[in-house]
Amino acid sequence: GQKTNLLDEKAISRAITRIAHEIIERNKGVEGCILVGIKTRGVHIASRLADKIEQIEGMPIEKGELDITLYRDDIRKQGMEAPLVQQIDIEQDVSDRKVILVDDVLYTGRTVRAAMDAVMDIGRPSSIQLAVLVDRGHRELPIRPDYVGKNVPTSSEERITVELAETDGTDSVSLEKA
Ligand code: 3GP
Ligand code: 5GP
Ligand code: MG
Repeated sequence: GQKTNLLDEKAISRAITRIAHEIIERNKGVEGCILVGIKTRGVHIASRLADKIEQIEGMPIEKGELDITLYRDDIRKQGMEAPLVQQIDIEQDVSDRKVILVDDVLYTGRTVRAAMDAVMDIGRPSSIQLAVLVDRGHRELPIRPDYVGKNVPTSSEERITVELAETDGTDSVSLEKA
């Protein structure tokens, strides 16, 4: 289908730099913060944010990962898939920590909801925040991101393509019409 470029390598880098500054400002530093990337591309974005934050603050930020995949949900309509947490890799105790979830694209909010449930199952964080590279709208739950690279109004038929050097050999965000 038709493809529109939204962010190039420079724009992605600037967005990550800005979000890193916003995380530091909002949390008055990064003590007690854990960046938790949602696989696959959320993990790479979290890792870039962590590098940038360490560069700015001169102090490392703790990191974790969540693996969430879609599974066929019998309770819901046929063909509907619900996000399910498959694996949690968070070494630290999340209790009384600020957990910052990181994903590439925010859409219905169901993935983030599953991520929040999983984090709250393993401890009692003092807060959970959300950083996304792209918010494409269409929320089905009362979830909003605290940090956004770019807001992109989309139709349900459109898809955001996120390419990152770590997985795709190049950095770009584009909008594809069905
Ligand atoms: P990611 O793992 O890097 O986030 O969900 C698997 C992949 O499919 C995701 O990559 C995401 O980029 C892509 N994808 C494209 N559209 C959708 C969608 O509507 N829902 C989900 N869950 N993933 C999508
Ligand atoms: P949600 O659960 O909010 O509907 O969707 C969020 C997850 O689905 C994100 O992890 C993201 O990878 C994926 N996703 C939803 N829509 C898109 C999209 O248009 N493009 C990409 N790349 N990922 C999407
Ligand atoms: Mg994702």
